[in-house]
Amino acid sequence: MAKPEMMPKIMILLGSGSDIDIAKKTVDILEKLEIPYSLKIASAHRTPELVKELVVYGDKHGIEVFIGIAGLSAHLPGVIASHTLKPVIGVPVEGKLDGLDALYSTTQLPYPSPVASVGIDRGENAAILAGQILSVHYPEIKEKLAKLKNSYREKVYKSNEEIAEKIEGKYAQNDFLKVSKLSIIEEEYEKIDSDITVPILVSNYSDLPIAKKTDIILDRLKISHDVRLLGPIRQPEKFVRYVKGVEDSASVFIGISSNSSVLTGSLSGITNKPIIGVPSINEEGFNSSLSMINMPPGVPVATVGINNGKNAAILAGEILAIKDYEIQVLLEKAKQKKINL
Ligand code: C2R
Repeated sequence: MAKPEMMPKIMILLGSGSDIDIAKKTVDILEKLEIPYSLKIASAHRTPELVKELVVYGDKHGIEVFIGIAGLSAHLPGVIASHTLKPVIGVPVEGKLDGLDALYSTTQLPYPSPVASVGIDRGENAAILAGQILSVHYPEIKEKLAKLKNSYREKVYKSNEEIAEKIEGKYAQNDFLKVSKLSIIEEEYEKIDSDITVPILVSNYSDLPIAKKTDIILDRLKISHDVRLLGPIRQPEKFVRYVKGVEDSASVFIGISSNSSVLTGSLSGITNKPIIGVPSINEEGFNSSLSMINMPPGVPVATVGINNGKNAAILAGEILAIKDYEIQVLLEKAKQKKINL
């Protein structure tokens, strides 16, 4: 059967043909979401001219999200970001150092060229994140994404049945609270009347200075936003109520968190909108970055560099600018002002 000719919306670049196993995970999900893509191999180290050529051409010809997949000193996603104002997703590939070299090279981009990083080898999460970004602008992708998310949910319920057969200890009480017999109640949440496009959630008072940086850049981009000091550990019910309340008006969530990043992890369980995470350093150092980025399949968190509230705002701007010329112009201006921030 002849393939239908479609303009690709996503360009996937691999640092090497040896990254193909990770890229296959991306491709499988994009096929499920029915989003046309183009996949190429180009290395920022070995063929910088090819990377530039592909990105500049793609940018001009309908590519709305770029995905860079690379291992070792993974500079490819950052170099893609230097050539475009479109959102760039980075997938660090495990090679040496358990993939941490690639993870930090992918995440720690300076202002104003963010890379939305997903976890090590998480090719499928890159595709899901790309789907979430595009579904801000295309409702038909939103529905397919909801179905996909549901398949990950169903897997958990099903595993409960299967695991019970494998646990045969004398003291194992497999009939206690049988999940298949529970009637899980999905609570209804009251919508909050708001026009907030980017809700920003901060879990610790000490992280507010980072939110301030996000706030300044979003103001420059004229994107409506709201900063809340609210987290799922200290105020779990209020947290869910707020997120559910603003979900309809929100296009992108930003979570800023130190220590264990329960904040962004919880957000990913509640909403299917893109979530940008800013890991912050306090007493636990960079552990917050690892706990934010290495999300399991199905629930990506677009992680930017440590303490980089400004890049979170630029990334949110890039996501919204896909279909908004005014934000595109403001983004270019914000990027030119970079030196004095
Ligand atoms: P080879 O298998 O080709 O030697 O590549 C690739 O992504 C791959 O994971 C080994 C690893 O090097 C990575 N690579 C980069 C870049 N180019 C290649 N990180 C780049 O430009 O960032």
